[in-house]
Amino acid sequence: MKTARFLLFALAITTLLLSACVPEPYANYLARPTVDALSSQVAEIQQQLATPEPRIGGEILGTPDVTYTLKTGGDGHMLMFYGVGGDIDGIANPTLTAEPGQIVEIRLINGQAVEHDLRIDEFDIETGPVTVEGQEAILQFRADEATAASYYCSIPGHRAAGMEGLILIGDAEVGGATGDSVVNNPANVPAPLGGREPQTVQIDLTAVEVQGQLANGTTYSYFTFNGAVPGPFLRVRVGDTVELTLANEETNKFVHSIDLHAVNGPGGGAVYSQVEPGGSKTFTFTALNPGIYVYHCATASVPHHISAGMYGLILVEPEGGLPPVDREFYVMQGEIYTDQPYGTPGEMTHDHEAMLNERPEYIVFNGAAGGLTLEDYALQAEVGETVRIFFGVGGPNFTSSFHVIGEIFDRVYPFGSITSDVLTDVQTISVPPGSAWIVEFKVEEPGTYILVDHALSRLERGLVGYLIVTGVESEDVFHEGPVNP
Ligand SMILES: [Cu+2]
Repeated sequence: MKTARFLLFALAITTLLLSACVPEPYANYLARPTVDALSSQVAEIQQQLATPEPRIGGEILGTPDVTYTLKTGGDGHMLMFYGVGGDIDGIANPTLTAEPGQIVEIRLINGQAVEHDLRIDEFDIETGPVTVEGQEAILQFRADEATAASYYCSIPGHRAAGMEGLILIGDAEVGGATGDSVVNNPANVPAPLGGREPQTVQIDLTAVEVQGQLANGTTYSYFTFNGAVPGPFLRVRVGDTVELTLANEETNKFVHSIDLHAVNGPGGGAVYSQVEPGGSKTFTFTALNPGIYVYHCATASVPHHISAGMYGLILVEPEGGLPPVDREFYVMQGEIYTDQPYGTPGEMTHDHEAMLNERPEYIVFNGAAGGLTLEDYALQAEVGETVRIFFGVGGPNFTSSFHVIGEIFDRVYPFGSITSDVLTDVQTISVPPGSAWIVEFKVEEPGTYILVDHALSRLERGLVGYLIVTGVESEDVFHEGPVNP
């Protein structure tokens, strides 16, 4: 500390001398960069003076066999651990490896002026909080056998925001479990039908049971329509005769069926569509009521089949269709009930009792935790465009308080009714299970808008998506600083 203070003093004197000695007109030209360089060194030293000693988390076991350094950081809307030095340098949430019996040391550097820590549940160790930018923490552990463990930041919300990585000891399986992506791209909305007359429409759906990616390193045995959650967006016109065929893949283990809320008739189709693996069933209905409707599997246990992913939307367009917009998106919310706690790597199994008690571990948009935050699946629009989101809740149990952070819904079709008056200027909608609403809004400013259920605890169970808007800022609508910057 004394040396640092002396250096600070010496630098300050040198700075003064340098600025005083250089003659005009070179003073500005020469002295400025030197003074700037010195100032940044002074700032660095001040930072060191203000930074607490490294924190030691738990027991120091001895000279480490393997040392990893991680620095906290973010890329704008996510938080990460970044590797420092060696093979992990610059890698976000790097996988750390060691052999059984080795002493592993993790050095954590706080790269931000917010609190972080690092915790490993499997070894019951944590660094404790690093609260100041530049503060360091050290922890050590030794695993005697091959195992895979997660390291993560235990500050509320940070793990969900991305601060999680994997430790592999010995020949433990890499990266938990991997499965097929089941996320239905929210841009997968068929084009409007235009001014056509009613006609006969054939719809073919297939029940697909698939080990799908629920979260990073985590899979779940989904039940789906056509391999995606939600199932395909169906688009018909009022007055259409719909001939619907549901096939059940031969390799499936369960009977499946479909109940469309757009149907007038017992079971919404479920009575005619219970189909064994390897079979198919057909029924026909006339779409009498325009609107946006949920469809779902109606085979016992119905809430299990729904939570496992068997839900989707069917739009029955009114005569002439909906008013045109620039972009249409398809988003649905559901709960997933697993035996294993949220965030556990590996293959998740369905927890029937948790479902009966309505205590989901995961809550998701389009089937996967944070699925709509991934680059390929985020909603995309340009400044000045009008966006329409068909938003439905498969559930089976939770009502959604759907909200887009930073936007106001200019027009809302409550309860999916497109023959009633629209609501205007709405912040949050309340969508019960088995219902779908339509929201429309113009995007005025570029940036990332976050789709949430405003029951925000659910954000930390995976319920989050992005709408990424590109284009030119409008200073009139929103800018940093005072009125006239
Ligand atoms: Cu089913």
